[in-house]
Amino acid sequence: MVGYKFMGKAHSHAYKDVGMFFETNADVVMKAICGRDEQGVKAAADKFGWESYETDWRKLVEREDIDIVDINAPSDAHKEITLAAIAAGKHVFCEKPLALNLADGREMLAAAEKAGVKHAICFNYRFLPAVQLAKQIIDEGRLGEIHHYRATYLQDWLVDPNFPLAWRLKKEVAGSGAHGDLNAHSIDLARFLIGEFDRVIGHNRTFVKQRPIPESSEGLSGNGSAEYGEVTVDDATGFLADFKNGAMGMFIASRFATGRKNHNTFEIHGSKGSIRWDLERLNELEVYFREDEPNLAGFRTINATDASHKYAGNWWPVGHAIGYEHGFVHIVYEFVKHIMEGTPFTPTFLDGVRCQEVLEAVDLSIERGAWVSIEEV
Ligand code: SOE
Repeated sequence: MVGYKFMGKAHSHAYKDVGMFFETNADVVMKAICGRDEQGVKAAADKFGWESYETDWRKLVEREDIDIVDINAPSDAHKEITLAAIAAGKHVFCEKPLALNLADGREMLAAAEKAGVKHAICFNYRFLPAVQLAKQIIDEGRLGEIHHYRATYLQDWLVDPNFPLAWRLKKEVAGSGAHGDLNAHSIDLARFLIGEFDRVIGHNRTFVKQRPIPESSEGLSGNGSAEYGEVTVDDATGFLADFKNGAMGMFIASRFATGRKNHNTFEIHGSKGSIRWDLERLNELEVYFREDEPNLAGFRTINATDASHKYAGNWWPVGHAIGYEHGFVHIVYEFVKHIMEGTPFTPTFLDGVRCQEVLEAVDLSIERGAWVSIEEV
């Protein structure tokens, strides 16, 4: 694994738990974790349960005792490490967004396909039981023809103008701001649930343009110094979309949504019914079906915790809720199973590229002030 901060912890937890709750036909052994700061990575190795650590990812990807390389370092590191890991014959599990830009993402996909290694992008939210249920309801046609898709991904950790200029606020390291970090998830969920985008038009803002250079920063917190630097990414990006199936879409990602901490939602309206999901109540799916008798019709909440729900039965008895971290366990389980048994697996780098196409089409539409077709990018 390359990276040991917020995502490094979430992924480590997944590798640690997967064998205890799921049958993968593999011994998942946490061989080595890598980071540039020796003290930091050593502490992470001990705490997260890795057998060893490296400070140079080049050494890590060459190691003979490693089959999968997991990359959760900042986005600017994804391409180089992925290409080296693929060249060394490793399977790759990469965090989102796949790359800094579409061209890099396409290069990563082509390299993985050519080498015949397995590849995955960590769109973890697909793997929550209530989201799987949403997919099943749509695939079974229970919502009928889809008319509307609305997604929000709202956080508020940047509303404080003194929050430091962390790596997520620098274009050369992160690729983009709320757009690539948060809309990437919403775009992926929309593709997963209702299908491909046709065209988009967006707008964005950087509300605070200068921020203190960090003295320290980790995850979504940090301390600033007295010196200031420029924010080079969006604080918020919203866009409208037309889908290939005729549905209309609205998306908003913001790190300035005061009071909203991790408000990842979708609401979908079809000719026969509607569904609504919110990460902050992640075991629940709200459903409305027009076929219900008029005097009983209304939104009701399904609690996706019993064994009839995908993945839920591997955990606890009905009603014992699971959380954010479990989505990572489920995606790791599917990826390892796929490697062992060759069973179908998504999301791959292709999904990473498709997502990046939509992200870039939105950026282009903002530049032009006009709709942009996905085929154009
Ligand atoms: C930070 O905005 C972040 O951790 C994202 O990078 C994740 O992908 C998202 O799931 C939660 O918020």
